[in-house]
Amino acid sequence: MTQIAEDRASQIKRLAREIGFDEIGITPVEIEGPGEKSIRDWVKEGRHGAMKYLEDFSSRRQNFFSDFPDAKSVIVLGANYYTQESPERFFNPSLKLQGRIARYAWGKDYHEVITKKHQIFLERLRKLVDFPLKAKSCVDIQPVPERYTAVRAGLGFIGKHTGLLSQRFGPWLFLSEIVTNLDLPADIPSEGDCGTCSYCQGACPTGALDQDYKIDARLCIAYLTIEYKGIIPRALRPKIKDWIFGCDECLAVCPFGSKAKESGWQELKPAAGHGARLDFEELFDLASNSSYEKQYQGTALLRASRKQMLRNACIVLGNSGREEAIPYLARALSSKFPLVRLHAAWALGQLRFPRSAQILKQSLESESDPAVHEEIFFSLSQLGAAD
Ligand code: B12
Ligand code: SF4
Ligand code: SF4
Repeated sequence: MTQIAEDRASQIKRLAREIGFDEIGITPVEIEGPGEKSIRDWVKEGRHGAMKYLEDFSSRRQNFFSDFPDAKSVIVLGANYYTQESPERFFNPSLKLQGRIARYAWGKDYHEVITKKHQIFLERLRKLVDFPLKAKSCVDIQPVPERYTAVRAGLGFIGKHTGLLSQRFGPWLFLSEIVTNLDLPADIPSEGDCGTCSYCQGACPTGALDQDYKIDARLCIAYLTIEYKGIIPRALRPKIKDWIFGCDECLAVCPFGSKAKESGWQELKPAAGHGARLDFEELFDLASNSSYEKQYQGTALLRASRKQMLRNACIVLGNSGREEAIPYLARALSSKFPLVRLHAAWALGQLRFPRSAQILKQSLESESDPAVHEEIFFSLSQLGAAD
């Protein structure tokens, strides 16, 4: 690689830092690599659950590059999204009824925030290089194995929780890429592993981290509460605890978290978005899908539909052990969505108060959906009131 290319890479990194990116690395384009096979094997085992888009990851990747044959380098960008959590927890009885939101969704939707930063970066990059620049911006949803690409670009190594661990920021780093036709010198790939540590595997409430460096997404709370649209298996519901959107348990226990630093991205802070908790009074008062979309516009919370969020809320309310949860669940039992009614029926069965059984019995009169019917009977039997 020539001195000119080395200088250009340094200028590009300086520019990315000026714009706000916390980690920057460069790696050559790799259309078919070892990461690809790992995804195929993972899908073959069914660990992707209902995330169909991961089934054709390989062919989508080929298509992504087919109209970009001169793609040469990937600029991998890391954005530190760590921000301090307030100490109160859901089970503090003095708090309102709320569900917890994973840290990645506290501020504005990172897909939008980072895509905008990419645009600014590319505008300035075009001025910087005297070259007919071609570039594609990737944030999460494109068929790029982001963690594996980040390892190759020297941003960190993959931990047993399957996320990328940065030596400078720990586990709290969003990844994104700019694929370009610039021929840039590659950074040295990161090396490292977790050694004998297994905190994340022990902390995962559902056992989703059942093998080292491998996840069963079907069990992951992030998958169940955001990606999965159906009935959440009964055995998993209590394990979801108070997580209404995503989960951070495996990241929060990681010793690499000691490297975390407060994020400089104002857009990703709780004040710019919805914050760390979702208030049930607010959620249940949103009477239509459009009011739900308006309320959470610009945040990642909209990755779950209103129906999914109400389903999740019922589970959290069922896990709360609090009598104040009952009026919300009674409302949810008359939802137009059978999915919500079913989870409300289950949740009432978890709350061992005399009112729970009364409400469930009343709802039997009007309930026409067989699956919800079955769930009501199950809950009544849990409450010892099935006759
Ligand atoms: C699908 C998906 C999910 C799924 C599946 C998660 C998973 N671990 O695969 C679900 C919904 C469960 C999920 C959850 C979360 N996700 Co997610 N998710 C993705 C997505 C879109 C694709 C991941 C994927 O391809 N999985 C498929 C399987 C096969 O991956 P894998 O087995 O781990 O294999 C990888 C490595 O082993 C490696 N590899 C394989 N073979 C080889 C060989 C060699 C030699 C090497 C070096 C590496 C290597 O490459 C593979 C692909 O990356 C990525 C974005 C992207 N485009 O990459 C974000 C992404 C991984 N998610 C992210 C985040 C933040 C989360 C959550 C923390 C959100 C939350 N708090 O709720 C949780 C964390 C849960 C967890 N423990 O992983 C970040 C992670 C950032 C980081 N620092 O690592 C990403 C990169 C999004 C982003 N743009 O920042 N996610
Ligand atoms: S995000 Fe939660 S459920 Fe998913 S692997 Fe991590 S600890 Fe387990
Ligand atoms: S908690 Fe331990 S095993 Fe898990 S990712 Fe962090 S260092 Fe690795």
